[in-house]
Amino acid sequence: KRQHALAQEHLKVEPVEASVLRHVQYTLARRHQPLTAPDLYLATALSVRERLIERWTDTQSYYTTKDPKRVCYLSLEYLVGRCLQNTIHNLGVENEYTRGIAALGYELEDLAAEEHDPALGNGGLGRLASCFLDSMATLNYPAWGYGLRYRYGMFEQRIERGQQREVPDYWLQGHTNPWEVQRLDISYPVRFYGHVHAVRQGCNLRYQWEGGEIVKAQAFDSPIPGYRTRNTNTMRLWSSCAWDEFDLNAFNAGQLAAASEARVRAESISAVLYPNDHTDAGKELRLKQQFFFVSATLQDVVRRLKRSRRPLAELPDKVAIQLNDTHPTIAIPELMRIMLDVEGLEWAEAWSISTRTFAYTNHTILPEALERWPVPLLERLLPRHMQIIYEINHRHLQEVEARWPHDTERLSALSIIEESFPKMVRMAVLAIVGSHSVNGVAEIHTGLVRTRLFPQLADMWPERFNNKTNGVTPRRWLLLANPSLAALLTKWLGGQGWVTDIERLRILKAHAANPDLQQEWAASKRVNKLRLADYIQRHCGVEVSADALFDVHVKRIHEYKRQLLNILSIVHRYNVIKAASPEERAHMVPHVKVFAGKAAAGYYLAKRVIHLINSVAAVVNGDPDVGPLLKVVFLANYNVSLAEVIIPASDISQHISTAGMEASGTSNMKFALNGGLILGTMDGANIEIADAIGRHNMFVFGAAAEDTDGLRREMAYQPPPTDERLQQVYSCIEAGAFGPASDFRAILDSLQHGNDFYLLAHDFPSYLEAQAEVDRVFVNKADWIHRSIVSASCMGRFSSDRTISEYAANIWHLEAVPCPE
Ligand code: DL6
Repeated sequence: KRQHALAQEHLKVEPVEASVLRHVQYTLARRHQPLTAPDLYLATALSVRERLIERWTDTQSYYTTKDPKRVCYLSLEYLVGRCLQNTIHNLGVENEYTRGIAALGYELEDLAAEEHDPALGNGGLGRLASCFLDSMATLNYPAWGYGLRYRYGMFEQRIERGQQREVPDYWLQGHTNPWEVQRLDISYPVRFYGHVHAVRQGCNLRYQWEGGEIVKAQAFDSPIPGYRTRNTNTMRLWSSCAWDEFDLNAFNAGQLAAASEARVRAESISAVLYPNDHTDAGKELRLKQQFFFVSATLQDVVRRLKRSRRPLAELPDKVAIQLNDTHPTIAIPELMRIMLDVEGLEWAEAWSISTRTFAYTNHTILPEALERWPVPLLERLLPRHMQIIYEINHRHLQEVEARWPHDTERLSALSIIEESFPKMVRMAVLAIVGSHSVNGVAEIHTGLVRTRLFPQLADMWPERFNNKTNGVTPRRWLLLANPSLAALLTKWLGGQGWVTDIERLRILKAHAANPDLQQEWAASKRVNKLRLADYIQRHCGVEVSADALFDVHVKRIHEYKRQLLNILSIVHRYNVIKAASPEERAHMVPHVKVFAGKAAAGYYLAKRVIHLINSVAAVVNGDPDVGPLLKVVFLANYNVSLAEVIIPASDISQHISTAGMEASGTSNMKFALNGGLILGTMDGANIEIADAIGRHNMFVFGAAAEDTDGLRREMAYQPPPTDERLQQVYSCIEAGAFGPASDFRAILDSLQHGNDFYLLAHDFPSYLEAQAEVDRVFVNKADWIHRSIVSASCMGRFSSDRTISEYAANIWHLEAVPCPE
């Protein structure tokens, strides 16, 4: 205790400069060299980390004493973003550090930019997981985030000759990561392959999984600080390595390669994040990743339960496990195996414990994203789990048969096993059968999960299905990303209470017409637009004016997200400008069109779309006749840090997926919270955002979700004539206006000779109308700002604090446990 008190006292009195310089000298051993920004970043991070670790260890020992129910969030992806400034803000030491770093001759913001942005996720799903961890800590929920510590995260995207090139992202290279602690004392064996051995015990058969290959899961922990609370939770990521470091026998026998083979194989498990978004990769290594992380996590969970001397029967009272999509679903048979084969429980009790512990979140209704694993692969890699899955399915189908006798169609729809060749395990069905809660991530999405995706399962267990509309953390996405708007809010709302109670923004709605507020609001937006304009100039060499309308479309490149629709409309706008007289041009609104996003490496059409955007950009930006009326830029390597620059600067952002296809979307929430208006379809969370802010504050167009199937059928039967303006756009591309038409042949074919599954041609006219409406409103500055204030002020519902409170109350049954100061 005395040692602890002394350490605390020391931290309190040591000035920031002294603490940072102590790290420069004694941790980095850089006494005699001039201070560089990377060194100073690291020393600053280490200094902040000391304060963080204080709170972290206090929180963990408080949880141990209180022994509350905890939630374990299992996610194969996290998009953490940079940590330095987030930690400084959450700890409430920004003034001290800003001053201290300034005294050393640097700006805190510049040092923060030295941090590599860890990209351990593909997109929305991973970023949501990180927002959730922030909210869980801020709301004082005892929570653990579990995942994989990939050595190579999401690839770095470079744009070369207009096309995407993928470069490995070795995010740990060249520096120590100050935001993690390797727990050398926490590691678990994880088995693959092998065989199952049956042993008779009295009149029962017990099974043992033996042989095969054992890999070590090594824990790396990162503290997750809550905002202005002592509570600091843990994100535990597993790294794979060989169980026996080195095969000495092989080495002695002179087989050098064989001696390190097992190590290389083991390390490959956590080597790379699968850079696929919405596609079922179906690779053995991917299944290995899933089982590896799930097995280590469950061993960790069971060990903690046992350490608190509780029987497994109490697991559901002490732990809630949330499966983030189907990726961790193999946890269900693994927990069953532990209970049946290791702990000796009977099936009925084990199944009851398991289903009361697990809950599953679905994040997509796209059929190609629903994971299915071949039975032969599972039989080889995880033979005992395959047996258990068969047994789960057998008992489940018996229940179906009892409720709906002789209904073979229903039986096959409800089966966990798909009777294809080879047979497949449907992971989503397994997740639903094995969980007590199944949720979608927006109202429309949950509805589609119930009615389109799993109608028979929803029929069987209607009470199991529920909605939890996504949310985003106001800490990173407003306080950190938009300092000028944050300062405005703090001033107008009389303090920083809004940071944890974002509903307070609603007060501003009544002042939306106040000229003083409007003027400050516009000034704040301008600061952010200038920052983005500077970024564009530095990275693309294109000069853009902050007076233009900044129209932003940033997200993964995917056919259903329809970046293609946007670039086709830009070609149309270009044609209109070219044909306009000087008088007409004088009335046109200048636009800066900003794109960013990565395409999965093997997604041919998405990569062609990136090429088309860059080709159009080259022509438009180089055309002096068009001048400032239209600029198009593609910002390479979209990630959390770039999003923090782009989002606060948007006037309009586009969320224009074909209705019924985007589960929720979360960037729509970030943009609206930052005072950007939305141009969107009635899809995902756009619908709830429109309800919250008032539909007239959003620019809405396109087919409704309930009409899309009918429209596709009609189009297949009798294709309607193509809109003349769209036809003209096709003609320009075909005539080579943006480079060889052959480069874009696949895109044009998908629209003209394919079935236009994503309804681009159908939605094109209403999209242009919505854009014209955007331009009409934009020229009336007061009206525009009014809409911007109203929409931001009504975004309270879309805080991840609200989402997490709902998960905690309705699914996890979790109490907050605030750690005393
Ligand atoms: O729920 C988070 C996020 C949603 O906002 C997006 O709409 C949805 O597309 C995304 N889903 C996935 C599923 N990926 N897989 N597999 O990323 O989830």
